[in-house]
Amino acid sequence: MSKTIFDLTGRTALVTGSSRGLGAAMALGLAQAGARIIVNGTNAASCDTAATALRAGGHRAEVSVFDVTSEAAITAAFAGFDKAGIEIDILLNNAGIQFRKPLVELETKDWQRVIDTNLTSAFVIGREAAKRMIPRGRGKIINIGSLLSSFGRATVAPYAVSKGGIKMLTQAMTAEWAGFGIQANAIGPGYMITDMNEALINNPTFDGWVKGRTPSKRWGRPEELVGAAVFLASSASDYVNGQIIYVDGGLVAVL
Ligand code: GCO
Repeated sequence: MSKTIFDLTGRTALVTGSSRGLGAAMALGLAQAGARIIVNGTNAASCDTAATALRAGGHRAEVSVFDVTSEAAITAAFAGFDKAGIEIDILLNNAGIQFRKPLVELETKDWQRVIDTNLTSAFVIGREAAKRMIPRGRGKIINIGSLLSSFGRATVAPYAVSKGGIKMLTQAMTAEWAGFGIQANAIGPGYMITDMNEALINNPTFDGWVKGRTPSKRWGRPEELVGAAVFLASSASDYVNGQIIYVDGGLVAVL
């Protein structure tokens, strides 16, 4: 298979929430495929550290610090890209939080915070990116869903709702933007080894359940999302639209 089909050289990728975790792993993978990375997060020091590490690996990396729940910060960031002549070719909407509490105990403010961070942000940032991709006739949008885009689980209702919404937002983006050469797709990670899941990993009962419920009998590693991310960011997926690729060890596929 020609390397060029997966080559991201000359492309710029904005990866939200990429100073650590899954976002950092996917950002490194996109960089290794040739993309320039715009590292995003809310903490400037963490973003600078992540960008410095990418540069130390011989990759091109810039930093754009903004809160994905702030429409004003998002529009200002894109105005800054415009002013600097930075064209976002690939948008990876990764930023997300988890908040575990039974529905009857869940406060509306906590519900809203998860929805705003995990779902509304992907709409607002996607809209600003698409406004600039449409005139260019090309663009890649990759939204990070979850196996909870398809399943519910007790105590994580706002997260599951936000990730179910990510699946449908991806399909809505496809409906409106595919005709302009933009491919919008999603990745649905399974149970991955991340800081967000530390409490679950360290819970022997939950750890055992994940290993039993997952056909691959193990937790996933963040770098195992890179293949799907590079595929969806590259020319290899130019006729793939509105899909969610589960990288979950087979969990969603079986009872
Ligand atoms: C949970 C987990 C999940 C996973 C992941 C699965 O509490 O069930 O945090 O949400 O992290 O999102 O795709």
